[in-house]
Amino acid sequence: MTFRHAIVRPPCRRLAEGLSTAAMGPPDYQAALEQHGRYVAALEACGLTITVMPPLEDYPDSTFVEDVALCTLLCAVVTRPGAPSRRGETGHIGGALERFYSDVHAIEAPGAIDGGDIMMAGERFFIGLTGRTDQEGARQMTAYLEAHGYRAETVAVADGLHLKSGASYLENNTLLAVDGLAGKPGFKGFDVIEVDAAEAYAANSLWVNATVLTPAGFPATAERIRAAGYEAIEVDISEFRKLDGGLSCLSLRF
Ligand code: CIR
Repeated sequence: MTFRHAIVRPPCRRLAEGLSTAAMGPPDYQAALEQHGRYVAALEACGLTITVMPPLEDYPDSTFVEDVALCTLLCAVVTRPGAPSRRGETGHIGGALERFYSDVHAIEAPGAIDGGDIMMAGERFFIGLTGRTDQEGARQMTAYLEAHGYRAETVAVADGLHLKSGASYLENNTLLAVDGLAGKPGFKGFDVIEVDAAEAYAANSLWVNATVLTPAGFPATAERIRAAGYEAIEVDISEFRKLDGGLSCLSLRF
């Protein structure tokens, strides 16, 4: 698998009004902008060409662009986010997707699904059932994926915002995951790099063309990723963490 492109959207000035359960205080807009710039530079260093969409001032969470679409090799699907305050974001992603895809599908009401709940593992997709993604959203997404020859299955997620808050596929049949997800039946057969509960936030790391981007400040996880043979680059996204955002949510990669 080689990723060539990423789509990102810098944070808007109303970032601090975004949804959060983190209880870590409001993010600082200027610091977030700077962190976002370094995140984009890290993606570029991994060989990606970046499409930067304009900030959306009406949508404080719109920098978490991963949630509004799924991009695969063969098709793109615009989601229907589980949080009502985020639904309007989907009207602002189609143009960017149509530059790259002739097949752009869309999830329809009453289904709800966030991109953060969809984990691609080669030809397989795992869809987390969470407070943001329901059975109907997963059913519609599965139908689109199967129409393109992919396989998809659901995973019940008890803790955390999204499936990928607790698990990331690092290619090479390897999963980075917290204890509560590592043992799920669907993940049988993967080699698992376990993430300690104290570093659970680092379970959202990002494999990009043989490099793993991992959030700064979680040394045990970074060390385990390196010990498994990957080059790991630590990226500071502390301002986005204050809104429950992780590394994967800040881009769409394909
Ligand atoms: C939200 O609650 O929707 C945003 N504050 C954070 C979204 C994070 N997205 C992701 O993990 N894919």
